[in-house]
Amino acid sequence: MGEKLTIAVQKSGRLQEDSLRILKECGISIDNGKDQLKANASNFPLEVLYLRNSDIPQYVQDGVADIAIVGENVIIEKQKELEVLQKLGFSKCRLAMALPKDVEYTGLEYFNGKKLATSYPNSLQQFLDANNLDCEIHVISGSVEIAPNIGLADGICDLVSSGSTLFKNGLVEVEEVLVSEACLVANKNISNLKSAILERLLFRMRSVLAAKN
Ligand code: PRT
Repeated sequence: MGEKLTIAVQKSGRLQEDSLRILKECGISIDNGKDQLKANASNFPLEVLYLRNSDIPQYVQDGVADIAIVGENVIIEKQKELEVLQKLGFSKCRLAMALPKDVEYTGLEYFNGKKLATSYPNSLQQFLDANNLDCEIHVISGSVEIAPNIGLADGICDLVSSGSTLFKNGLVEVEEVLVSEACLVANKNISNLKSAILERLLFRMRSVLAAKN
């Protein structure tokens, strides 16, 4: 059996559909049982692993998967040494700081001494350090937007796309921490044989993206 490249894509969630769509647009057919966690392409030397987006950076760094389609924000948060090969133009969002709408926001120094809820503590800490701010970070894994309403935090740092979740929770975005979109990433030490397959895949992917612009 010849060499295969292993790609990780999100098992279920916001990235999954577009990730599989772009592979399909590259002319790759994946033999898929719906609940399978592993599948093979029938017409390209590619194996697909379905994993959680938040676990993907570790799997690629460890070489369990050679490449992956993953949210850029997760790579930054997990602080993994991966090569970002190509931004893919979907799942665009920003990590932003937000405050209750009745707060009179005076600028970044407002945050000094405040308590912030987030699921992205490393990204937030980097931003705070870069701006010489000292805050208390309270890590929660979901429903971050509710934290100020229940007295858990003064403000939040979370992903925003349309802004409707912030609005519904009486919050206003005041600072952008980083922007993110889905991207194709790779382990930094893949073999020459696998690199050759990756070049073919990347060529197709870039052609698909160019045709969209
Ligand atoms: O479980 P798994 O680890 O696989 O996935 P996940 O926990 O990372 O969650 P998932 O599937 O929700 O998100 C996958 C990726 O999609 C994220 O890591 C981002 O790169 C990207 N993405 C794009 C978003 C959003 N937009 C987004 N709006 N991820 C989350 N949100 C959430 C946000 O946290 C907030 O609660 O949507 C809400 C805000 O949306 P708006 O439209 O109301 O602003």
